[in-house]
Amino acid sequence: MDLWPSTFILALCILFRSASSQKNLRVAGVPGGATYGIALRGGYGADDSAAAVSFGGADAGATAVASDARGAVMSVKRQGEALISFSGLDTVLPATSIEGDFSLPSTLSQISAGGVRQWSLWSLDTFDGDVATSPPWTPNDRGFCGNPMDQFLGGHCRFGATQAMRKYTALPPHTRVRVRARIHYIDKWEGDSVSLLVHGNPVWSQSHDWCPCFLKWMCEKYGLDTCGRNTPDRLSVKAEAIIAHSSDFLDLSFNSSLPFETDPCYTSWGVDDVSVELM
Ligand SMILES: [Ca+2]
Ligand SMILES: [Ca+2]
Repeated sequence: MDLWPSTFILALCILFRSASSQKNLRVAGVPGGATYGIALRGGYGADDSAAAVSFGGADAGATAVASDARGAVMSVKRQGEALISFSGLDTVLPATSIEGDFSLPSTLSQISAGGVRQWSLWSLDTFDGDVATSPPWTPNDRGFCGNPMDQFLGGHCRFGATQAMRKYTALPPHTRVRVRARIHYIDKWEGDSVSLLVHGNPVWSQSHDWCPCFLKWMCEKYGLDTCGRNTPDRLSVKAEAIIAHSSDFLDLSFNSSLPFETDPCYTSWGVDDVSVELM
């Protein structure tokens, strides 16, 4: 007796009976009980298991796309372990390579990689755009060295005994802030410093001497001059500070210890690429 027609009819009966009750729908690829192919399980009503589509059967080694009982999390599992999961609060991905642009909404303040929380960029000021639509720094004077397309805050004949500040508002929830910037020391610095302040408190400071050695002529001959007068300059000094911070606003400022009477056409400074990151 040929068993194939009866086996086929039996499989169809199981399929339709299970589908009507929205649970335990199973399509077996091989007659005889082994569960290969695709299996559907879970769903509404009395079945407590999560809705899932399993590839390779419903056994522990299958790859399954599943949703939890409340439909809040969808995950791709392999041998019971979630490889990828999505929810309104959290997304988990395995090792991921990105070949194109990658951007995150600025309201996102918590990113983790390998279980370790990462900094999230909240603001970056390059000072290269139109001043009228630029970030609200006070004062908002711009200068450049060599390349007029790469502008920065301050500069030759602009910043001397100056304090420049910006208030950041509406920060999302966070516990720490990292501030980074590049500082330019232009022309004749003799031991004074530029400082970065958060809420009025200095969190980074560095002094500069245009020629710390005795032979000034050597500094003039071999020093690098790209800005302002022909005195050598020191550009792109990295400023960085990490502070505990949870307020929804941030007062940032840069100042110098140059005396009030300093002529900014002889000694000046600037700041570029000011970034604020949150964690
Ligand atoms: Ca710039
Ligand atoms: Ca110079």
